[in-house]
Amino acid sequence: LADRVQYPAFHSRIMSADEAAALIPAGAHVGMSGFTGAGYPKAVPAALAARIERLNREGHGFRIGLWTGASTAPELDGALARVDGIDMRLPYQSDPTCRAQINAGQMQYVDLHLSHVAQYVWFGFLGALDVAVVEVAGVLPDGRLIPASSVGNNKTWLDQAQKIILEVNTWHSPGLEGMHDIYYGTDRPPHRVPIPMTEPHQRIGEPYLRCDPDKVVAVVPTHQPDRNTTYAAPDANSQQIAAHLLDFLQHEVRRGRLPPGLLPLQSGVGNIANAVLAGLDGGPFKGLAAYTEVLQDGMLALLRSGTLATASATAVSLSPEAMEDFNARIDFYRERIVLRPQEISNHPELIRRMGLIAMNGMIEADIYGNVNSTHIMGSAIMNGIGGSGDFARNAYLSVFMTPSLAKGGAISCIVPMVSHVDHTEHDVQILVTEQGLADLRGLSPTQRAAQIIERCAHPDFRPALHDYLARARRGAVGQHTPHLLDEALSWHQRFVRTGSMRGV
Ligand code: 0RQ
Repeated sequence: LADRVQYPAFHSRIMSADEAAALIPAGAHVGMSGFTGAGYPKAVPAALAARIERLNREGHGFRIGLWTGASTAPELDGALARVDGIDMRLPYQSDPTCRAQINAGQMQYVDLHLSHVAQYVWFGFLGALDVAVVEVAGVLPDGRLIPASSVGNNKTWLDQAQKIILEVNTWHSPGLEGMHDIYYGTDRPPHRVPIPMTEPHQRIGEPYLRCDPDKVVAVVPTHQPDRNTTYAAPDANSQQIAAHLLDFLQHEVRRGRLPPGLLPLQSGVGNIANAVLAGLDGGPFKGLAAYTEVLQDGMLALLRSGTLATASATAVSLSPEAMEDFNARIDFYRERIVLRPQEISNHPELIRRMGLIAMNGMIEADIYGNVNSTHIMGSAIMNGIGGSGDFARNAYLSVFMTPSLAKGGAISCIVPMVSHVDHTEHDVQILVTEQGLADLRGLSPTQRAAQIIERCAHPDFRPALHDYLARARRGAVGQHTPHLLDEALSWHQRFVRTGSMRGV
């Protein structure tokens, strides 16, 4: 460990996870590292969960407010949720136990745009941050920190927390050093200045996290891998969605609306996103750039083949096999990958300036192009908005993708009215399902509806959607965005009642 913790004053603060967890008080706001299963603390959350369970058994009612970068892992979110230890969670999560507690009304969940989190803390909107628990790959002789496989909100946690607990995880490759770019030029209004970045791969900061050593109360050694993320081989639907999108991008290049090397790509997480990336490989595009949140297996493959020249993100979330490759060729990847704080990877100013092509998954869209990314039947949270809103509103092109059917065909992902809105029609330009692609740019709501129903809806549901639109055009109070208010959400209601949207 001595070669990973080179700052002498920290040696006396090395302790067990149990001792460190005892320094976290009940009711604390705790900022933990971690972004899509990468770079989260692995030992202190488990020790804290054990402590909470013990104290709660004695009737102490011990819970914390848990803030992170994005989703973490069963050892963090899962462990704390299982002992009923989380009072309030923010921002993005995808843990089954958390999800169940949120949907049972037992855990408060504030679903923020990922680019907003850090600044909300600086603004004081969320209250004081009491403790930071941050995983790092090492500590330099002067006390600066080598970040691990994600940066997320760590810069803000270290800066704002009153107490800091560091987990130094020797499992991370020492070769991560130099891959990060931590920008310290952000400020609060009215003192903000332009962020000096015009290219996705540009480095504008420094490779290390600054940390006031006096605030560090514990240093906990660990040696544990990040959560394993496995990706399914692309299925037929994903491949068709990818094919429609690739045709469209080539069409846009031919029309002169995209340059031959495209524009920087942002890709959401999940199997469809991975399939789109796989589709890009072996295609006509070479030397592309990614400016995104999370690097998945697909992005590494693109870097190796040269389809992608560079990639910027805030986290590396890989399968075990891809992680092996990442560590084995870390010098190759370090030349091509930059990991940044999430307020920079998702910054609206940069997304707008560089003109991103944003491609994200969705749960459902309606005939006018409003998109629901987060809620099932209007009420139950799935994960959260994540970075999709940061990218969709500010991108050059904003694309949302889904298979046209869900739950074995019982659900149409194209509905008369979405049951929850994350991305309004104003932020959605392109919708893609395995059926086809609807290009909504420059279309009025009723023109959009015709495109979406014909191009994206499943043929089983098309007649009912056409019928709804036709009747709305006769019966609505206005003809700009015609709706039948007592019917607009009836498809969801039917699903809740009967288990299927069919039988319209
Ligand atoms: O549930 O597993 O219980 O069957 O939703 O759906 O088809 O596996 O798709 O993994 O791509 O996730 C929007 C959730 C899509 C994701 C969402 C059910 C379906 C399944 C998942 P089951 P799929 P994906 C940057 C971008 C928001 C954050 C974001 C997401 C489950 O993309 O969380 O974009 N996005 N971040 O059965 C009822 C429907 C449904 C439905 C799907 N219409 N009704 N259930 N499902 N459609 C990354 C970050 O921000 C970190």
